[in-house]
Amino acid sequence: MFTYAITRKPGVDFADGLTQAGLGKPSYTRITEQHSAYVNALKQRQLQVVELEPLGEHPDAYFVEDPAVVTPDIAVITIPGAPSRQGEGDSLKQCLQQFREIAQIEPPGTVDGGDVLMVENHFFIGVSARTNAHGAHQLGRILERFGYNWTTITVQAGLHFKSDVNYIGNDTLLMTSRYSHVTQLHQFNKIILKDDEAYAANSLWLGDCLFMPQGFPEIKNRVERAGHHVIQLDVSEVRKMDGGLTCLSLRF
Ligand code: CIR
Repeated sequence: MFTYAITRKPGVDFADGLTQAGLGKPSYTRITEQHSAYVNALKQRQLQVVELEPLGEHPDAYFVEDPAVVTPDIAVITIPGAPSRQGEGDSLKQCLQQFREIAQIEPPGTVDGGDVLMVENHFFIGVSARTNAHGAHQLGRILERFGYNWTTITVQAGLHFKSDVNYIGNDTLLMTSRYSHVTQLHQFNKIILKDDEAYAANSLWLGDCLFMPQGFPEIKNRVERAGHHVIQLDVSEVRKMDGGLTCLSLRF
């Protein structure tokens, strides 16, 4: 399903990044190990992985999902909603222009890629504390040019839309209970996480397997029973910085 993944190593200053998790101080040694294991897992799924170096002044830059949205036709460089993350897109642009035509979100729009969920030919664009309505509409109009449909969806809580909802194929969404009654999502099959396993909503579907965070046995068993091949990865230090499995790469 995907050929490439772009990743960026966490820098020694990664703990200076934004977080509201309240899960304690993260370890550089452990996040480096966890990130390497993630990159290796992508390679084992036959993806060609671009490994960018840490980006000075931007401790959150290893969350490469947020400053760009990449489709089969176009790469859109965003303006992340958090001021400290604005500027991360420039270096990603240099990388992405080897693979795709580039489009760009313009001020006053802001978009975090973590709010953008592609489901087949449709994009759900979360309007959140990071992605504003202006940015969402700019992105939608760019995607329309390439034949995609799009709708906005309100993110009332949680950092990003994909913190709570992800597509896992076969018309099925893996989601927290926050979104279980949202009318825009009514046509999908849903696997709804119990609140104590809500973090595992941020799982990464690669077409033939599902990367899930380690430590959520009930949902792992449920998605396995639904026929998925699950690969568990330890992302404890990433979680301490409000991130998860989708945030660590751009796949296309
Ligand atoms: C931030 O607050 O921007 C980062 N510490 C975490 C970003 C996680 N990205 C994502 O969910 N797509």
